[in-house]
Amino acid sequence: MTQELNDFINSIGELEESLIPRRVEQITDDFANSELSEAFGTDAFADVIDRWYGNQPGLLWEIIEKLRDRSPALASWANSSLRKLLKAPAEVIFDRSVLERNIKEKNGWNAPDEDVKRWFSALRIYLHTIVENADTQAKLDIVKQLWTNREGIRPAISKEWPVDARKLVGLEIKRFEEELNQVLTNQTVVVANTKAARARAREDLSLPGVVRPFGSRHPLRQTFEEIERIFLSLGYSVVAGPEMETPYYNFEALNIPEHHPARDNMDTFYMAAPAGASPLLLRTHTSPMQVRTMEKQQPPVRIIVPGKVYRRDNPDATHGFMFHQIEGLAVDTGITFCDFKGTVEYFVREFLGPKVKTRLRPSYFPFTEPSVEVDATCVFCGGKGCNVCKQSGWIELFGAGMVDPAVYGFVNYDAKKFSGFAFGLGVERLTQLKYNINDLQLYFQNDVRFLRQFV
Ligand code: FA5
Repeated sequence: MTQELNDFINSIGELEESLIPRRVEQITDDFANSELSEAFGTDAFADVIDRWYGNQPGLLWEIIEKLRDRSPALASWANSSLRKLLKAPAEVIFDRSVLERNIKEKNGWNAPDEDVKRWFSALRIYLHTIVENADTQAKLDIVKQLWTNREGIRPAISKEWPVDARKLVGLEIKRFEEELNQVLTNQTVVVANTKAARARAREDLSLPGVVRPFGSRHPLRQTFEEIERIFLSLGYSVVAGPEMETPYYNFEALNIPEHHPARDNMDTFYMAAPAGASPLLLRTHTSPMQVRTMEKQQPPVRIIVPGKVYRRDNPDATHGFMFHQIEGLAVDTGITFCDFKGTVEYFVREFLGPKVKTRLRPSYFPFTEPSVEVDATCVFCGGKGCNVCKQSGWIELFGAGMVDPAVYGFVNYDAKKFSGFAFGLGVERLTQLKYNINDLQLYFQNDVRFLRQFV
C-alpha cells in the first residue's frame, strides 16, 4: 500500500485531473477499511497513524498540498473530500458494529470500562499526532473543526451509548476535550513562534537594500517629448490624427493625384471596404493632418502632429514598415521662407546642440513649393567627414517646404492672403542621429540591454 501510495502522490502532478478524485477516494477507502482497521487494537496503530497523519509532512498533508498545487478545483474538492480521511481513524476506533457486538457478546454493557478507555486513548494518539504535526494555523483550524463540526468527531461519538456507558463516556469526552484544547493552544503558540523565528531569520538588517529597477521611457518616446517641448515653446499645439486614412486625405488633397509617381514610394496597406465605399489605407505620412486641420480652422495655424505611419517598405537598418513622424505646419498672413528657415534652424540647434549648422537643399514634394531637404553638419565629426556622414560632413535630417498653393485650394484658404510652411520629421531617423544608433530595428526588439542605455 505504501509504495502504491507514494507512487500515486508522486504522480499527482501528471495524472489526468478528472481521474484524481476517484483515485483518492479509492485510496481513502482502502486505507480505512484495511490498513487502519487491521492496526487498531495492536501496537502498529500508533505507527500507522504517524505515517498518515504525523511524520512531517505526513501522507495526508502531502496529498492535500499536491492537490492544492495542481488546480483550484482540486484544492476545493480536496478540502471537502479529505474530511472523510481525517475522520477515518475516529470511525474505525468507534466502529458501531464493534460496539454492538461488544454489547451482544457481553450480554449487555457489563464490562466495557477498559474498552472505553482504550478507544479514547487511541483517539488521543490520533488527534495529538495531527495537532503536533500541524505546522500552520490553517491546519490547526482544520483539526479544531474536525472535532467540533456538526459532522465532526465529537457529535459522532457522543450519541447513542447504552445507559450504563454514558457516564464514563461523557467523562472521557470532557477530559479528552480539555486536553485537546490544551494541545491546540500549545501548538498555536509553537506555530506562531516558528513563523516569527522564520521571519526573523530572513531579516538581516545589515544587508544592502534591494534595488528595484525603474522602468524608463523608450528612446522614441524621449525624442517625441523633446521635439514637442521645443515646438510648444514656439507656440505650436500638438494634435493627433487617425492612422487609418482615406486616399483623399493621404494623397489627393495633398496634391498627389492617382497615378502620380510620388505615390510609388508611399505604397501602403489597404483595408477591404464595402462595395461602393471609399477604401481605407494605413497612412503613409502624418501630412494628411495638414489638410484635416486646415479644413477645420482658418489661420493662424501652428501645429505639430506626432504619430505612427506605415509603408510597404522592407525592414532594414534604416526602414520599418511602421515608423513615426512628426508633422509641422504653420500658416498665417505674411509667413515667408525666412520664418521657415529661422524655425528650422532653431529646432535643429535645440535638438542637436548649439554647434550644429543647417543647410537647405532643393527637393520635391507635391504639397510644398519650393521643397527642401534639411541637412545638418554631422554630429559625430562636427562636419569634418566620417563614416556616418560618408565623408561629406553633412547629414540629411528631414523634408520640408512652403505649403503649395494648390493645397490651399482643397481647404478653402485664400492662397493670395495666406502662406506657410510644413515639415515632416522621421522620429526614428532623428533618434538614430542623436544617439548614433546604427540599426532602426533595435527600437522595436525590446531588448533591455539596448533600452537601458537611454535611462
Ligand atoms: C514625407 O513623408 C513627407 N510627408 C514629409 C514632408 C512633410 C515633406 C511636410 C514636406 C512637408 P518622406 O517620405 O521623405 O517624406 O519621409 C519623411 C521621413 O520619414 C524620412 O526623412 C525618414 O526619416 C522617415 N522615413 C521614411 N520612410 C521610412 C521607413 N520605411 N522607416 C523609417 N523611417 C522612414
